[in-house]
Amino acid sequence: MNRAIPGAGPARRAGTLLAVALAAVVATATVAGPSAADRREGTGRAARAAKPGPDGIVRRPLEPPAPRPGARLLRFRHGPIEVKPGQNNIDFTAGRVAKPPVDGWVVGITPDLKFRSGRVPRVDVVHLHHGVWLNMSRRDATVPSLPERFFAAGEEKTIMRLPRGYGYRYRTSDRWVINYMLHNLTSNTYRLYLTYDIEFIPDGSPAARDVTEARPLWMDVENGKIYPVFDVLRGQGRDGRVTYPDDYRDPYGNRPPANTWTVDRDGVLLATAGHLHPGGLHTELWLRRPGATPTKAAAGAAQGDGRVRLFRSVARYYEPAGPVSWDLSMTATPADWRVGVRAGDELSTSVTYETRRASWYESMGIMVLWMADGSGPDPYRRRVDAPGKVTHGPLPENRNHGGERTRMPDPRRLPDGPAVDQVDSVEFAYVPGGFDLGDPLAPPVVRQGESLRFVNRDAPLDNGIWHTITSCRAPCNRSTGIAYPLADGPVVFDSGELGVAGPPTANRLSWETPKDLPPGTYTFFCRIHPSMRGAFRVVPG
Ligand SMILES: [Cu+2]
Repeated sequence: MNRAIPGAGPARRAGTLLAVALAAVVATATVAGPSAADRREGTGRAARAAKPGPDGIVRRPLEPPAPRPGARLLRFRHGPIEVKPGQNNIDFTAGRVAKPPVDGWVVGITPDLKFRSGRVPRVDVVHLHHGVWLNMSRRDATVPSLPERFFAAGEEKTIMRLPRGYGYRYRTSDRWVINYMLHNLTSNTYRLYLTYDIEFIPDGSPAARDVTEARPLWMDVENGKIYPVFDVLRGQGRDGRVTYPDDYRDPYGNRPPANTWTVDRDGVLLATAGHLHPGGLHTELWLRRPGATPTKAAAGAAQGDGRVRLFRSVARYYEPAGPVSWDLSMTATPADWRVGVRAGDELSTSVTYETRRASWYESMGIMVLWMADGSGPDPYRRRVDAPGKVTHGPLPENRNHGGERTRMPDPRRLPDGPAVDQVDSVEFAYVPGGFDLGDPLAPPVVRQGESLRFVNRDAPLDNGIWHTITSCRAPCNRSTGIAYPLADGPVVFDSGELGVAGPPTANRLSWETPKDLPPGTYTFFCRIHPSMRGAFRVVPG
């Protein structure tokens, strides 16, 4: 396989970046000639992307909105980050993270992941699993043992914008760190930049006088975990959908409910939007006021248990195959959304996934919420829940959906392969039984009642190359893209990420197939590197 594509040159010094940012009103990113990798695996320029693509959808690169009066746009980037072959690890920035050069107010942030040329890598090549911007100079409101989490982005790239009159207080003495997970779906190396365009009102601007301080509240169905995930299995729940944590049995065990936070002082909620993963349908924000009963006017969104829904952030899928890929935008609260809350109110969040199409492993449900001092409509007297709006349309980096015919064989038609008890994943291939290779290896055979052991031999390399064995519906031999393959095998199995490195790995290098599999040919893929395909066959014992 193709390895090691050299990327861009050395990082610009932070000082230079700050100077560039200060001068920028609507500046353009530093543009260098695109490298071979940029051209092949990145998105094109805005003008070219404005025509409908092969999927019939007009896709435009993400652009920050025009700044409001008194605000300016500061364009920052962090990098270059060397993204190693196959990596899917959690990392923190070392050293200085570029920030505004003067005190003021952050009122909006537009995130992205880019090559040095400004092109954006295709989501089926490398993607921003997540980035979390931390302010080390303050404590987090909902998990005080953590630094303040004030912004997050996943591949949906939702643009954060506070309503007019509110801002996130920024001081040059604040220390920022970015926690990021960049997922390289290939065996190549890339050099990339995390970018964040900040809509900023400097203290020197007259507009700064009218800004009220807003604070971020991190709401999360698994709040407090460094890798806050849960699994959704195909067929789980009712009517093809399941909600976490509501529909799960004992999701938190002995822990306090991680999705709930008790409001610490009276105030007003200002804005929120959800983060979820492919397969996700929506996230919801709820409020329960001990002892209170919603009036009829508020009851439209009330649950039987006395909670009222404050907002539902809906995943709008552009993906032609449906709710199965990152080709989506989340709706955010409208600019006039306000909710008055009181100390003692219980805020909670939940997330709903579809369960007809596939299983969705390591899924998330997060809502970063903004709150200020002041008052707003009482959600127990009036319905505050309102339809949201997406913050951007379809993006060009999601254009490769996959699912086209290939020359890969149908593993069900291949003769029996060797009788073995172990399959290795090595150099991005399953051996034996990997049928994505030019010279297909027939599926290894295992007797009914016995199991086949899978061992990941790539795990210790580079930043960790962690493979999975995840069932997909046979023949599972179509082209790789953001919507193919899916974890949609008729028999649901998944090994977890085989590696020994803490989250997101399963903390083991091997996995064994269930012993009770009925005879047949089973196809599988790697969720982390979906071009890897394999098969094995169970024969009567
Ligand atoms: Cu893999």
